[in-house]
Amino acid sequence: MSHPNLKLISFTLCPYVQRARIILLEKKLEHEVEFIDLDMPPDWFFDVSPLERVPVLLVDEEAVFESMVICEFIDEISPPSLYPNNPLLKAQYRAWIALGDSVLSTLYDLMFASEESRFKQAKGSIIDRLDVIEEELDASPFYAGEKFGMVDVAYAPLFRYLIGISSAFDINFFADVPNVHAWAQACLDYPAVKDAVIDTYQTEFLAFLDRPDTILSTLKK
Ligand SMILES: N[C@@H](CCC(=O)N[C@@H](CS)C(=O)NCC(=O)O)C(=O)O
Repeated sequence: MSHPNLKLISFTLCPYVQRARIILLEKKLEHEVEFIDLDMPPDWFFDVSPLERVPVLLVDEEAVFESMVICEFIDEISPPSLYPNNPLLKAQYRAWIALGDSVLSTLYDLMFASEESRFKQAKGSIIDRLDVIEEELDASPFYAGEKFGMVDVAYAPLFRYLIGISSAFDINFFADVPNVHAWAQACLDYPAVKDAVIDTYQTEFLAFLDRPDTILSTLKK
C-alpha cells in the first residue's frame, strides 16, 4: 500500500512527540523527523501549528497537530489498528489515554514547582492516579496483554519521564504500584519505544530538569 509523505516536526524531549514517533516506528512507516528549537521556532512553524506546539505531522505538506489525533491518523492509514474493534473497548482505551494525559500534565507541575505546597500537591495527585491505574490494570505485560496497543503508545512517554525522574531524584513513583511499574518497564523495553528518542535523551532530559529554583532539584541523588 502506498502512503503519503510523512514528516514529523519534533522537539527532542517532548513526550507528545514521542507518541507519534512510537506509532510511526511500530507501523514501520517511512518518515522524516525535523527537530526544532521550541525557544526559537522557525517562522514556518506558526503556519503549521495553530497551537504553537509540537508534534505536528506534515502529510504531503498538509499539517495535522495534537499527538493523539496524529496517532489515530497514522493508525487509520496503516491497518491493523492498535485499537480494538469493539466500540466500548475502544472508548475505554481512549478514556485511559485521557487519564494518562492528566498524569503527564501534572508531572510538568511537579517538575517545575518552586513552592513546596505545589510540589506536594502534584506528587500526591500523581501517586493517587497511579494507584487508580494499579487497581484497574488487569493484564500484562502491556495494557491489554501480549499485544502492544494504543494505550501503550500513549503511556510509554509518560513512563519514560516517571522512570527518568525516579532514577535521578529521590522520588519513587512506583513504590506501591508494582504492576504499573512492570507495565512501564515492558513499554520502555519495547523496540518502537526504545528507538523513539535520540541516544542522548536521558542526559538531555536531566539537563532540562537542572533548574536551581525548583523543589525537584533539591531531591537530586
Ligand atoms: N496536547 C498537545 C500537547 C503538546 C505540547 O504540549 N507540546 C509542547 C512540547 S512537549 C510544546 O510544543 N510546547 C510549546 C512551547 O513550549 O513553546 C499534544 O498532545 O500534542
